[in-house]
Formats: sequence, C-alpha cells, structure tokens
Amino acid sequence: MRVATDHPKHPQHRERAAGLLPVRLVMAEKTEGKSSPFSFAFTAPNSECNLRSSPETKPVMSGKGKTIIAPPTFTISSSQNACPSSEESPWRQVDWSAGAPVESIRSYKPAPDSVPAARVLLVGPVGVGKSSFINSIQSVFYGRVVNRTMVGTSLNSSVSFTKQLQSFQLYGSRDRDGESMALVLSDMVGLGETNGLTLHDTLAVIKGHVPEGHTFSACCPVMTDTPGYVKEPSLAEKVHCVVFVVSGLEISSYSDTMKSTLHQLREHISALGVQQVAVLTHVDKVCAKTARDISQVYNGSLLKQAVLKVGDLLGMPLSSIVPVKNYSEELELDPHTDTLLLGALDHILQSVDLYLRDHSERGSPERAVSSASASS
Ligand SMILES: Nc1nc2c(ncn2[C@@H]2O[C@H](COP(=O)(O)OP(=O)(O)O)[C@@H](O)[C@H]2O)c(=O)[nH]1
Ligand SMILES: [Mg+2]
Repeated sequence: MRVATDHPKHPQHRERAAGLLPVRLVMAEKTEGKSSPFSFAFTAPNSECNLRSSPETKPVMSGKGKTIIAPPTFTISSSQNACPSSEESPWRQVDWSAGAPVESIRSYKPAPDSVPAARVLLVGPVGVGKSSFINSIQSVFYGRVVNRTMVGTSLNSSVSFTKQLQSFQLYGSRDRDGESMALVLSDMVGLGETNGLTLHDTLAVIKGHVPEGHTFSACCPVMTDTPGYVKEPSLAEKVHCVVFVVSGLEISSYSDTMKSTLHQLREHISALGVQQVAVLTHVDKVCAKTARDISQVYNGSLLKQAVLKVGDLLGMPLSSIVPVKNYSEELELDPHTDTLLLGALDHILQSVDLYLRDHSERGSPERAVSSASASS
C-alpha cells in the first residue's frame, strides 16, 4: 500500500506532509498478498512513499449480529523511500524511444568459430525469477509472451520446479524454420535448497563437466563417474558468463548462510576467470511508479538503493548490475519492458565476449600467469 507525497525538494511537500494539501484515494494495491481488507493507497503528483495501515484492524464493537471494525491507522515511512520524481535526473541513461535492440542481438555470434553459442548460467535462490528471465528473453524474440521453462515453485514453496540442468537455445523468432540464436541460457535448481545445488556442483557446471539434463542431488555430487560426465570440456562447452539473479523483493532478507554461499560462489567463479553479471528482478514490486511505467526504472532512489544492496550482497560493482522486469502475469509484450530486458542481455553478451577474448586468443589468464612464472 502506498501514499504519495511531493518530493522533499518540491515547495508543496511540507504543506502536503503537514496535511494542508489533499491526498487522493485510489484503488487498493495488494502487495504480496499482505494487504488487509482495509488497505488503501493514496497518491499525489510527482512522487511516492510507502504508507502502511496498522495490521491490527480488530473488531471493536458488536451487537445485533453486526461487527464494527475499527478504522485502520496509517504510518508514513521516511522520505528515503521516495519513489521516482520526474524532476530527478536518471541515474542511468536509456534511449527509451529507440526500441529494444532485437535485431542486433538476434544476429549475435561469438567471435571464435569454435564457439557456436554463448553459454550463460543463471544462479540464485529459488523464486528469484531465473526461469522467468529465460522466458521473458525468449518472449521478446518470439514476439509474444511464451513459457519455455516452468515458472514458480512446487507445493513446497522453498523448492523450485527446476531440478535438472536445463539449457535453452533461444529461438530467434516464432517461425518454425527460423534459425536458433547463438545463445544458450541454462537454468538449474535454486541455491539454498535442501536437496539442491551445492558449491561443488555449481562449479562443475561452470567448468562444463555436467551433462545436459543432469538431475542434481545433494547426496550424489557430480563426479568423474557421473553418467555423461564431460572429462575435458571444450571452450564451447564451458559457461562463459554467470548471471546472479536477485529479487528486489528479497534483497534485504537473505540469511547469513545464503550471503556466505553467494560470496563463496563469487570467489570461486572469479578464480576461474569467468565473467559475472547480476540481474535484479521484481523491480515492479520495489517501486509502484516503475510498475506503472518501466521507463521510470532509473529515475528514482528506491531502485538505485536496491541495486546498491545487490552490490553489497554480492560484492559487485554497480556497473555489473542490471535491473529487469520479467514478464510474469502479462499476455502482451511491452516495449519498455523489452528494452530493459534486452539491455540486460546486451550487458551479459558483452561479458561473454570479454571471457571468450581472454580464453581463446591468449589462453586462460590463469594459464598465462603460470606459464610466465614457469619460464622465468
Ligand atoms: N512481478 C514480478 N514477478 C516476477 C518477476 N520475475 C519473476 N516473477 C514471479 O516470481 C515467481 C518465481 O519466478 P521463477 O521464474 O519461477 O523463479 P526461479 O525459481 O528463480 O526460477 C513467479 O511467480 C514469477 O511469475 C518480476 O520481475 N516481476
Ligand atoms: Mg526456476
């Protein structure tokens, strides 16, 4: 539930905050299913901040079969939650009128001939939007919203549908005889699940040892005798970029165990010289104004703060973190959502290119260092 007040810099702000100017009652917004039947949202022009009704909307009186409910009380959270104001300059520049770079990405080819497709692995806890990201990217090239990979969780909400290593070579269009793109996005079981992904197995995937369709199990780590184990993966079979997927809904609530798992992963992946990017999902749930118009994503402090938190969580520079809104309940594509999604994909492909340059032209950086020290 949200109430809008003017931006603190705006001259009307103090008067409105002091209750001298009216606020407008609009439709209740059910956020995460937590709103009470007495949820209201207030808006005023230019900006928004969070407002919560007291959860204790208790019956206070009853008689003749009727129950009267006490009206909820409201508290307005601090101005640091201010949403975008059209007067603020964006913290990242995007030409929203240019449209999503569909054609240039559709024709993307990795530089080395020996590598037919960029291999990108998505990692992150269950429910952050990994499968949705693959579906959303596929949807943009397909020209309508499609689901290639199962989204959501099983009845046990901490367990994802995805138990196997599933790789999706993206279709370039919806034409049956159209070419597939030179891009493979791999999805696997969420981090932190009891019967799921371990650090050992994740690294085995990244190094290219794990066969497609492998079912992960905590009791059977990937070993050289695992059926289909790839003993000497080629450059084409290795993962070229790891994408950490983080949900804007959960960014502040990760457990210490999850934080430590993510840090360890980052360290090990960095030691392998593999490029990493972070994708922040659920931006529409972080900021209501962005939910209404995705082109507002870089216009306010709320999402910038969320991106900063992702940076803290993963120890990554801000330039490696890209926000997206996945297609989740829509049936139609939205041009701004496409632009944001393909902006993220473009960033990922640039990281793939860097990895392939380092590992195909000059050999791996690690090998370059060890051969230099051996010859000295
Ligand atoms: N509103 C919104 N919902 C999302 C977004 N990304 C994913 N979801 C929803 O979050 C839930 C979990 O997504 P899923 O892709 O299955 O997560 P995974 O376990 O990481 O693969 C699903 O209900 C999705 O529809 C997003 O950017 N915005
Ligand atoms: Mg999934």
